[in-house]
Amino acid sequence: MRGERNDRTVAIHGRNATGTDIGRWSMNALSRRRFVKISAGTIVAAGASVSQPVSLAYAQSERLTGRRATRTIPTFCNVCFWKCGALATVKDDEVWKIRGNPRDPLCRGRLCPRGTGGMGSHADPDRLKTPLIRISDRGADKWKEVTWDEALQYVADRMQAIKKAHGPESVALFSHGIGAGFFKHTMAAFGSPNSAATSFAQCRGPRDTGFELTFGEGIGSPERTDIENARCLVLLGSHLGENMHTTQVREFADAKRRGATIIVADPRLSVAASKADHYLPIKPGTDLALLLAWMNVLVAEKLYDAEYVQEHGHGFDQFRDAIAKNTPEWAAAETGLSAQSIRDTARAMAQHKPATLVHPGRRVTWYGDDTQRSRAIALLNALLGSWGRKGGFWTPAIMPIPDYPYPAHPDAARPKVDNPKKKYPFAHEAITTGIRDATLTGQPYPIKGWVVYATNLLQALPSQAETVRAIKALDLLVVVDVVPSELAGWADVVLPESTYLERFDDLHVSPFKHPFVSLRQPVVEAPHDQKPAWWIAKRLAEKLGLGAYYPWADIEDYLRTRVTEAGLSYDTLKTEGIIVGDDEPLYFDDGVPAEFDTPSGKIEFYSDQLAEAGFDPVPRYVAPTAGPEGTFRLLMGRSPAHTFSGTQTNPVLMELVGENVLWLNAEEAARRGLKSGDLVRLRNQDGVVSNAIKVKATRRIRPECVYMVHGFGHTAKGMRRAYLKGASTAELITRTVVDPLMGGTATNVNFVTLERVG
Ligand SMILES: Nc1nc2c(c(=O)[nH]1)N[C@H]1C(S)=C(S)[C@@H](COP(=O)(O)OP(=O)(O)OC[C@H]3O[C@@H](n4cnc5c(=O)[nH]c(N)nc54)[C@H](O)[C@@H]3O)O[C@H]1N2
Ligand SMILES: Nc1nc2c(c(=O)[nH]1)N[C@H]1C(S)=C(S)[C@@H](COP(=O)(O)OP(=O)(O)OC[C@H]3O[C@@H](n4cnc5c(=O)[nH]c(N)nc54)[C@H](O)[C@@H]3O)O[C@H]1N2
Ligand code: SF4
Ligand SMILES: [Mo]
Repeated sequence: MRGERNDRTVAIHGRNATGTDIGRWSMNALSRRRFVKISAGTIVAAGASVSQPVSLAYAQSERLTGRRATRTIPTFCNVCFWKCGALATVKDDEVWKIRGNPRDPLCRGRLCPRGTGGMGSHADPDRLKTPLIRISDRGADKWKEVTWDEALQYVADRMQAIKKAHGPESVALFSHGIGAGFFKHTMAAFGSPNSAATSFAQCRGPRDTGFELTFGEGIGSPERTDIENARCLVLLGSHLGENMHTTQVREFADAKRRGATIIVADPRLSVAASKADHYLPIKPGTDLALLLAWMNVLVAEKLYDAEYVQEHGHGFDQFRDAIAKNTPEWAAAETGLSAQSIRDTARAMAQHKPATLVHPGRRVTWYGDDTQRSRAIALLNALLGSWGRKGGFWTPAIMPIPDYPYPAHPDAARPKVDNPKKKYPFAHEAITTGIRDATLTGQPYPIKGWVVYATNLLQALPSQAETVRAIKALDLLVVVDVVPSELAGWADVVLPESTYLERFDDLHVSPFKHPFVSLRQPVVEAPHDQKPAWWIAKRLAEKLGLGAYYPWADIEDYLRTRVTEAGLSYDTLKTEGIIVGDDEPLYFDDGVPAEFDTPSGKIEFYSDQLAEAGFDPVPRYVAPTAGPEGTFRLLMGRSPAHTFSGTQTNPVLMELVGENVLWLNAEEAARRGLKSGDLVRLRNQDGVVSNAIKVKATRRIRPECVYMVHGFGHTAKGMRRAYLKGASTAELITRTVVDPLMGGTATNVNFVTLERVG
C-alpha cells in the first residue's frame, strides 16, 4: 500500500559521473603497556590540565537574550574525522554558532574553519530529505519517495535474496566515519566479514604498514606525533595549514613560534613550506631518494643516536651497508635538490635529536612505493632516536570504555574477500578496491550487494569507470548519505541520514596523548525525514530478523551502559561533552617500556619478514616513471575550507571557497599564453577530459606538475551549489600504481595536458 507521497517521482540527479577511523594501533602493545586508570575524583583536575578552567554545565546553560533563550550544547564535530569537541549555541531552534570546547584535548577550544561552518550542513538546501527507491534503470534518474519502513524492508528483502543465492558474505559494507560502527555490527550479525574504508588503501594504510614493519606499531589517528615538543619538524608533503586537523595545525603554529627548525619538502610552496627555515622544492616522486640520502649523511657523519640504535635496533649493519651508496650527490640528481641542502638539513635534524620529528604524513598513497617510503621515514626517525621520545612520537593512552556487551556475531563461513591468498601480505585492514575487484570478477567469491555509509566511492576510489562497472554488476546498492552525491545517483535505495548536529552517535574514544571520551548529542532536530545511523542500522537488523543483536531500546541506553561500565557519569558527559582521564607517561624516558612488537622485538633496520616475503628488507629507491612529453603530473591536496568531496553543498563553506583552481608554474603558463583566471580543461593520458577550472599561474610550483585541491567538480545535479564547480581529481585518476606490500592505490601517477576553454 502506498500513499500519494510515496508514488511521487523525484529527480535527485542529472548526469552521473561515468566513470572509527583509528587505524591499527598495536592494541596488544597498548593494553599490555597501559590502560589508563580513571576515577571520578581525578577527572576535573585532568581536564583542567589541558584546557582553561571554565565553568561548565553547558547543556543546562540558558541565557535570555531579548525574548528568546539561547542554549549551549556540547557535542563533537563531524565535518571531518578529527572529531573536535564543539559547543553549539542554539537560538530559536537554529544553530547560531559553533565553537571549540575548551575541555577538548584535541582542539583545545579552537575549531578549524570547517568546524565553525558546520551549521551549514544543517541548513544545506541540497540535503536528502526522505528515503528514496529507484524506479528506473540503475544510474538513470527516477525515484520514488518512500517511508523508512518500506525502504528498509526493500533493503532487507534483497539482502536475504543475496544471502540465499550466494551467502551473507556476498553483501559488503563500505563506510567512513563514526556512524559506521552500527552498520558494521548489523553486517557482522548478518554474517558478512566484508567491510572496508577508504582511509586505508586510499589514505594512511602504507604509512601505518611502514611503521608497523619497523616499530611494530602504527601511527593511527589522531597521529601520535609530538609536534608540540619538537625542536625540529620535517614535513614531506603533509601540508599542515591546508590539511586542517586542528591539533596538528595548532602545534605546528606553536612550534614555529617557539623557534623550532622547520624543514619542508614539497614540489609546491605550500602554506607549511612558506613557514619553513629550509624549503626543499623536491621533484615529485623522489622522496625516498631524499630520505635515503639523509640517512646516509647521519650514518656517514656519525650524527645518529648511536646509543639508541645500539640498544633498540635490529640489523643496523646490513642497513648501513645498503644505504652506503645513497649519497647526497646521488640523491641530488634524482630529487633536483642540491647535495649541500640535503647535507645541511640532515645536520639540522641531528642537531635537535631526539626532539626531531620527521612527520609520517597521512595521505601517503602517492607513487606506489609508499610503504617503503613510509618505512624510510620510520627508519630516519629511528636514527634520530625520536620514537618514544619527547618531541618525537609519544605513546598513546586510551580511556578504558568497554564495548557494549553484544551477543557474539556468527562466524563468517568464508574469509574476507578483499585480499585473496594474501596477495598483499602486509595489509592489516580491508582493501576497498579488493572488494571492488571481487565484485567485478566474482573471485574469490561473488559480491552482489554494497551497503555504503558516508563515503562517496565515485570521488574517493580511483578509476571511476571501474567503480561504475562494479555497481552495474550488483543486485543491490544502498547508499546512506546526507546529500545526493554521485554515488547516491547509482543507488537502488538512498537513505538520508540526519547531520551530526541532529543526532547521537557512538562515543568518541581514540588513543591519544591525553585519554578522553566525548559525546555527540543532538543540538537541533532533523528538518525532514532524516534518521541517525544507529537508528537505521538497528532497524535494518530488526528487518533482517537480527533484532536480538540490539538488546538496547534506545541509543541513550547504549551510551549510558558503556559510560557507566567505565565508572564514569553519563550525566556529566552530557553536560560537559568530554571527560578527560589521568595522564600517563608518554615517553621511554618517563618510564614507558621500550617494547617493539616486531619479529625481532627490536626496531627493524633490516626486515627479515620483508626479505622472506620477497621485498626489499631495506628500502630501495626506484625512480618514478616520467609522463609523456609535454604533460604535467597531476598532484592534489586539501582546501582548508573543505573536507574531501563532502562539503561542497555547505553554503557557509562554499562562501569561503567556492571552487578549486589549477596551480600551474608561471613560466609554463606564459609559454602556453595562459594567465591566472583563464579557464582550462585537463585531458589525462587516457583521454578523460575534466570540467573547466581556472588557472592559478604561480612560481610556487615546480614546472613538471600541476596541483589542485580534491573534492570539487561534482557532476551530481542534485548537489546544486557544487554542480560543475571546478574540476574533479577523481575523474582524472584512471591509473594507479598499487603498493605491492599492502594494496594501497597511488594516485600521483596520472599525467595531463591543458586545453584552453573558449
Ligand atoms: N581542510 C582539510 N584538512 C584535511 C582533510 C580535508 O579533507 N580537508 N583531510 C584529512 C585527511 S583524511 C588526510 S589523509 C589529510 C591529507 O593531507 P596530507 O597528509 O597533508 O596530504 P598529502 O598528500 O601529504 O599533501 C599534499 C601535499 O603533498 C605535496 N606533494 C605531492 N607530491 C609530492 C611528492 O612527491 N613529494 C612531496 N614531498 N610532496 C608532494 C602536494 O604539493 C601537497 O602540498 O588531510 C586531513 N586534513
Ligand atoms: N582523487 C582523490 N581521491 C581520494 C583522495 C584524494 O585526495 N584525491 N583522498 C583520499 C583520502 S585521504 C580519504 S581519507 C578518502 C575520503 O573518502 P570519503 O570519506 O569517502 O570522502 P568523500 O568523498 O567526501 O565522501 C564522504 C561522503 O559522506 C557524506 N557525508 C558527510 N557527512 C555525513 C554524515 O554525517 N552521514 C552520512 N551518512 N554521510 C555523510 C558526504 O556527503 C559524502 O558523500 O578519499 C581518498 N580518495
Ligand atoms: S579538524 Fe575541523 S572539521 Fe575536523 S573535526 Fe576538527 S573542527 Fe571539525
Ligand atoms: Mo585521509
